[in-house]
Amino acid sequence: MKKSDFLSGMRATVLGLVFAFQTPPCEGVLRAADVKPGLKLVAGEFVSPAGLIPLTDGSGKNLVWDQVGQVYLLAKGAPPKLFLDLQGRLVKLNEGFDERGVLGLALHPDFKRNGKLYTFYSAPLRAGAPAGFNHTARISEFKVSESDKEKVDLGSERLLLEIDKPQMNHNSGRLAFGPDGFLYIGVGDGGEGNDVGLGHPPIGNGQTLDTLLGKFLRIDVDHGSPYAIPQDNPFKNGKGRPEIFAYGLRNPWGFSFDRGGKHELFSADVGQDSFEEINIIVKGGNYGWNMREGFVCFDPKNPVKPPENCAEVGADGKPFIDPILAYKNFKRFAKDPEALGISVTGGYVYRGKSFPDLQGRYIFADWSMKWIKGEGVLFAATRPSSGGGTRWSLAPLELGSHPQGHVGAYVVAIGEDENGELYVMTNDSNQLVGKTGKVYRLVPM
Ligand SMILES: [Ca+2]
Repeated sequence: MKKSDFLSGMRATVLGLVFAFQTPPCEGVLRAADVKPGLKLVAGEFVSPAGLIPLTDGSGKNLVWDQVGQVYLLAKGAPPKLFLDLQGRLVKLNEGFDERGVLGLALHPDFKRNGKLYTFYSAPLRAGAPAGFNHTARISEFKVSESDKEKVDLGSERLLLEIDKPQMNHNSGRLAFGPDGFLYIGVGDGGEGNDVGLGHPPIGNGQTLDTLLGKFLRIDVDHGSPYAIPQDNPFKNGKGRPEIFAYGLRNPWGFSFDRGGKHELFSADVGQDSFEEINIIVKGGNYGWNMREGFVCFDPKNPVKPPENCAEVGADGKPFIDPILAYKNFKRFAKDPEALGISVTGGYVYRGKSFPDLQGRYIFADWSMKWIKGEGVLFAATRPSSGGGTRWSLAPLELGSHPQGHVGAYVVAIGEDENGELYVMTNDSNQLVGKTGKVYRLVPM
């Protein structure tokens, strides 16, 4: 496809999606001309910036973490300042494609007073882990230094949870505190493909309730040792690991709580070959993987040929929950005009002030339309009007700052600051090499 055809193609695609998914038109559907954000460079020289959160101490500063180990403090008009360096605690990363590293960071809801923060990172395989496994994911608590509030005390690490990972990929590792004060943890299905192979039980990790892989977890970091299980976690009293909050996930790369509305939990789930999806995660929900992908059935033995019929409930008898939207993946639908990307990057419901037309819409991205070349795309999804079903409509966010329409790099992550303004984190490479990683702010043009 010629670059000049990109946007008209995307508009046609959106119309196609509306019909393909029978989403009823609603007044709130975004027209591409309504809003044209630009990307303003905030900081560069990262390898692969994997997230941005506000430093909730009232300073207006942000924290950005680089997948290869470092967390930096970003202040307006100042170069990034090293806040925490976990490189020495990581498994040795590939100097090529690698999904391991520092993947998630969250500050305690009372951070301003207690200085506590939480990380999810990929450590070397621990002693006693199953033979042939790849590494051990660690969720740890740290504290800022007593003497310097802009540095983390590495010696303060308190290990909360370790999860052995059979393969290098599908880690998720994203973290966030919910409005209930509990820590939510995204965990991928273990890796490889199709949720099969070493370390994947016969029905897949996503559907197996005695593993933490392929799940959303929820823990109480303020009680218990090293943590407590919230009273209403769905498997607190048995039939599954008590940490599980929701299941049937493949690789929830990017999740967030809506800071407005009903504070719903939105999460991407990266698909196999056919569909990329966005979900609203609810307690005890089963999101289908690896029996479903997007809105259709999935057969791990034949991943590009969805069966006509499949079970409508999981092994525990609970019905699967469909995503709020799904789009076709170029991997299977190479020449299909409805294909929009190859790997979804989760974002945020927009609640900032810069874009009145984006209020209440879910802003997210696809990593890239191509594997070998960075062509990330931003999207805005709109909730159906009342009575309009559960499927959200989808529109590309045309970038006024980028004449080609797409980001021109791989979109690794979306971030949000204290005012609800959004950031786009990119890497010019699909590998952990070079220093081409950048943090952009989404600004009106
Ligand atoms: Ca799903």
